[in-house]
Amino acid sequence: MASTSAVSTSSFVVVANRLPVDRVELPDGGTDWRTSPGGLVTALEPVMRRNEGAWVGWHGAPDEELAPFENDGLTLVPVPLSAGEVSDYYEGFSNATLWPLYHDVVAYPEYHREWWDAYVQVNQRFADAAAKAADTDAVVWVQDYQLQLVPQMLRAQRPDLKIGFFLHIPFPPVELFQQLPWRRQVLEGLLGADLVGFQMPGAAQNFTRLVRQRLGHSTQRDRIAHPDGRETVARTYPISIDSQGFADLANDPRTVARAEEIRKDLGSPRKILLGVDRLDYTKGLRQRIRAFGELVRDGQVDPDEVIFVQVATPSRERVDQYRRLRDDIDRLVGRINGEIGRIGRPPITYLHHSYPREEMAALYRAADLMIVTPLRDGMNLVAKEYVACRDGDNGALVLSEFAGAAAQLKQAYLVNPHDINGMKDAMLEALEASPKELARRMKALRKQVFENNIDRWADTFLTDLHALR
Ligand code: GDG
Repeated sequence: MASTSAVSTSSFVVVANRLPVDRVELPDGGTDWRTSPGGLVTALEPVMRRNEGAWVGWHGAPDEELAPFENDGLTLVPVPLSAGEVSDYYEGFSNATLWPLYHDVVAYPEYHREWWDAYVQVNQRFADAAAKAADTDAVVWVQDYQLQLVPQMLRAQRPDLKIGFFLHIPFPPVELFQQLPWRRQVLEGLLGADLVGFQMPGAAQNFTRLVRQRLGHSTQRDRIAHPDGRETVARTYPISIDSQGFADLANDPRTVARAEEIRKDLGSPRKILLGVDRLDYTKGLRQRIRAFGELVRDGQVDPDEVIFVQVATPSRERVDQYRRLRDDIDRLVGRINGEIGRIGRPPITYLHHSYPREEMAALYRAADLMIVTPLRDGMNLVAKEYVACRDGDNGALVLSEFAGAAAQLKQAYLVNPHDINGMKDAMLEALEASPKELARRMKALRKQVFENNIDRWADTFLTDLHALR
């Protein structure tokens, strides 16, 4: 139940583009808030409860101002966005400038001055809201690429705070970052933090190199010295999932039954391949669908025995590049399924839809081979979720070298998604591997995913942040 309350200040504040809740309609026509079960919420919930924490973020509806409220024991501080800001700050600067630039320019980044102005204005609003929500000496943890200016804006108002920042996506190499007309402002924005966390060591190194080269700060390993004597530390914290939570869900008798039902509905094939992604051009969907299509076309895979299920969750549908991608994938899947030219089940089951977590767990459980082939990805949680949902040491993971997860999930079948033949070979190798070989790999992967879970990620970051200054 949500209730409105007077704002009090908190000793732990999370700042993220979105609040961790969705508005739901009730049967009586009213509305309520439901916690959206993401990994970040799961990890931070205990910390939030221990510290009477507050979460500052947009509530998801444009042109609506809401007072701070409590939901499920958490204090939520909504930040309003106008429809124009959603379009310029969120869809524009965040998702059509920064997103492609930070993912190695796999799509062309657009630079528009009015988008930048909206980004500055909205970042300032988030910083103001966080400054109001934080107690003296509080810890404030700012999340992700939409809010890179918040650390500096917050520090300007509240030098007493301990400020952490975590970037969930890659941080690009110097040569690409330099394209950004506002490169200096973004670096300075991030440097407002005491601790800046990245998914990969390469990302942290890109950042420190840029700070040295462009701003002239002196750096020593992961430490950046400011002219005023302050220090910012740039370190790596590979994010993870609530591994046990996923395992429990996958082993729930209802999930087990649903997984069996899915297999049956697909015609009880010998092997099921699965892809689960937001429909995003960074995820390498074209490449993997082409690779599978060629395997079927050339008779290396028998579509009576092997089925590929691709879930592509609708995403950012108002951004041009995403609309075009959707049409491309529709056409590609249609062509491959059409070419097979036989009556019966299509080799690719393509689902442009989003599903509840329970259904995702059942799909993971039903799949013999998980195909995760991003061209670039900060981490990729889907790869870890699949591993956590295995029933014992079976199944196989085909994973792109360009996902942050590849640095930890080394026993996956690692592929270069640009190399279609290489991907085909890896898929065939995994499809034909002996149970012993699969078990050897999966055992190691499971050990990794269960030892390094989301709690460990959050604890390590926050312990480091507390220890600084
Ligand atoms: C960014 C970075 C980094 C997907 N479809 C459905 C659904 N999902 C869930 C998955 C997974 C999450 O969404 C996707 O996470 P990924 O990590 O794979 O990718 P991004 O969305 O691009 O996330 C990424 C991550 O942030 C965390 O730092 O790893 O690199 O790009 O949890 O399960 N969940 C449900 N229905 C769906 O249809 N319930």
